[in-house]
Amino acid sequence: MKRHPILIPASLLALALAACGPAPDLEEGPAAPVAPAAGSPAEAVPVAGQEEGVTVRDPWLRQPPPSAGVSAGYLLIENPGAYADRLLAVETDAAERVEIHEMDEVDGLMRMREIEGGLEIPAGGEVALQPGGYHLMLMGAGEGVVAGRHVDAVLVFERAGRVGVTFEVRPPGASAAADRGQAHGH
Ligand SMILES: [Cu+2]
Repeated sequence: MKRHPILIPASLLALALAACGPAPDLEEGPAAPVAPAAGSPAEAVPVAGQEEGVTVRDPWLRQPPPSAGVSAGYLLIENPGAYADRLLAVETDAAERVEIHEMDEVDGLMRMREIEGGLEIPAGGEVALQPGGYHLMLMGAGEGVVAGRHVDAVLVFERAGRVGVTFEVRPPGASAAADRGQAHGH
């Protein structure tokens, strides 16, 4: 079955967007995939002994606004390996379903939609899921998604397979920049 843009009633979209956080702030920089940090990934060839798999940093969820039931999830995915990978799905008992979303601007309005075919994590690079950019959308988030709690999930990658992750739930107003410091406290 072909994927199609999600049609969401305006009232629900407003709530969902609230869950996604404020419109991107110039101070937070570009929301696009982060370019590979070093080296020449275009010339990347498999190197014996090079680390495989993916690494996840600073996974967190934003507590949904009251009665919204939609939470946004953020994390940094690093792929030190020599092959591109792809985040295909996210599984958790804490929500009815998890979608992988991207934001784009249409007529001056930020709109989000599900990424078709999963989110590519380039070889030797990383992708940030952060407010205003790529994010996870937990539809039907349960009562366990409350600030201060932790939510277990499994990220399903095309190459790396199933990767367990524990999201820290932060208050509805939490933003990426403000949380950098405390993110490394555990
Ligand atoms: Cu979304």
